[in-house]
Formats: sequence, C-alpha cells, structure tokens
Amino acid sequence: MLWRHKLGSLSFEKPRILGIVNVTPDSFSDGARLATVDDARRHIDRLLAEGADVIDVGGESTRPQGARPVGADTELRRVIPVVEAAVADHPGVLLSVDTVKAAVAREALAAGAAIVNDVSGFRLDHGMAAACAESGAGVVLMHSRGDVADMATFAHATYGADSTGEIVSELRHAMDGAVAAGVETDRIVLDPGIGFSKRSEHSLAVLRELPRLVALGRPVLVGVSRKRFIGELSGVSVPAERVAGTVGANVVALERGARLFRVHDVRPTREALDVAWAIRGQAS
Ligand code: HH2
Repeated sequence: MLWRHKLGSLSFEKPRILGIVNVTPDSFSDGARLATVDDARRHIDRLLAEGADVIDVGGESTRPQGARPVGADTELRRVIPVVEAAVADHPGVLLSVDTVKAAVAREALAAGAAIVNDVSGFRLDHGMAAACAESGAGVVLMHSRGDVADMATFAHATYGADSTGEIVSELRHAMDGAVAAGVETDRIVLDPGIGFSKRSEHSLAVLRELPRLVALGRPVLVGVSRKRFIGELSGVSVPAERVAGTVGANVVALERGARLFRVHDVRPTREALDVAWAIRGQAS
C-alpha cells in the first residue's frame, strides 16, 4: 500500500496513472489551455473518467525553452482554487501538487492534496521535507539539476560514462536527505526526471536501465509524456501529437519496473498499460 491518506489510498494491483493538470500559461505542450478553474474542473473530470488514479496539479512550468519561474503568490493563486475544486468535486481522489516550493506544498496539503511532486527532489527549498513530514504526505522525488529556469535545458546535462549511475546516486542522496528530515521511507516514490538536465541519450539510457533505479527499493514513476526525445525519435514535432510514442515509452518503462506514469493522454495510456500488465501476468 502506498500513500495512505485520510481521503484515499493507492496500491499497486495495477499500474497507476497521474493525469496532468497544468494551470500555467506556458507549459511546453499544453500551456494556457486551462485558463479558469472551471476549465481545470472539466479537464479533471475527463482525466478521471479516462482512468487516472491521481490528479497532478502544477502552477509553474519548467519548459525547455526558458521557463519563467513564478513567485509563491502566483503559484498559490493558480493551484489552490483548483485543488479545492477537485477535492469538492471528487472526494476520495488522490491529488498531487507539482511544486518546488514548501509554501505551496503546505497550502495545497491543507486544501486536501495528498502528495507532493517535487521536480527538484527537495533540492530547491529546504522547507519541503518538513512540510511533507509533518503532514504525512506522499512524496515524489524527481531527479534534476539546476534551478527552475534551466533544469529542463542541457545546461547541467554533463555526465561521465555512466549517466544512469549518477542519476541513481543523486536520487539516493535525495531520498536519504528526505528520510533524515523525517519523511517516512514508505511514502517516497522516485522519478528519473526524463528530459530534465538530460539529453535524449541520457533519458533513453535511464529508461533502458530503469531496474538500477528500481533496485533502490521504492516505486518508480516516469514522466515521458509528449517529451522532446519522443519527438526526436518519432519525427512528430507537435508535442500534443506524440501520443503513440508516449504510450510505447510507458509500456517499456512498465516492463522495466516503473509503476506510476505521469501523462497528459490518460485513455490510451490506461488501455495500453492495462493490456501490458495483464500479459505480464503478475501483480508486483
Ligand atoms: N515532468 C514535467 C513536470 N513535472 N513531475 C514528475 N514527477 N516527473 C516528470 O517527468 C515531470 C514532472 C514537465 O512536463 P509538463 O508538466 O508537461 O510541462 P511543463 O513543465 O512545461 O509544465
């Protein structure tokens, strides 16, 4: 059992899908689509109807072409009304908040979110571990380097011969830090951070070698949805049209040990992962 919360819980009798809700004007594939709380509400209804297990709400983009970091006030103004609306509309559904700021995490948890998804793996705000530990939140620690403005660029994509080894060791360090600060180990999920401070070769290598991350003993989440390496490999330049490549990458990630999948396109992912899971024939 992962992420028990007063409002719901999540186990792994099947692959788990986080449906993406970007309430940002500038996200790389779906920026500015959800301009109002009602837009976000309708989008959440759809993600859940299509089979999402968790709704991941984010108010700050890390897009590759010059993300603009936003202040906590702006992020709170974007995220909290959506969390409140989702809790009211769908009591019992697990909500995660995609933020690197402890102030935003705290408010979102108070408003009913159950999980904090930090793309900096607790590097950028040292208050994050305490915020999560106090509330008993589930935690996603994602690998990245640098700050919000450059973590999705190649500025820090400087690896030696074994990029996966460096990623795994940096995530182990993040996990050890979180646990030392009071976060329970069994609430932690690890994410290799596909496309974050990684060229396509690094993203491909870490997906290929995912069992090395799984070996740290925590469930692994991957976020490949519509990302640049899929565009490069498939020749599909429009991010929203990279669905087939996304599904293919997620199925292979499942086979290599991932159990949680953060996606924009829930229905095709749900169908593909459920079929792949049944063929694998083991609920582990
Ligand atoms: N990727 C993005 C954002 N948050 N969280 C986790 N745990 N893993 C990821 O791979 C991940 C993430 C970037 O994608 P997106 O939300 O579509 O874009 P943007 O950052 O431009 O809002």
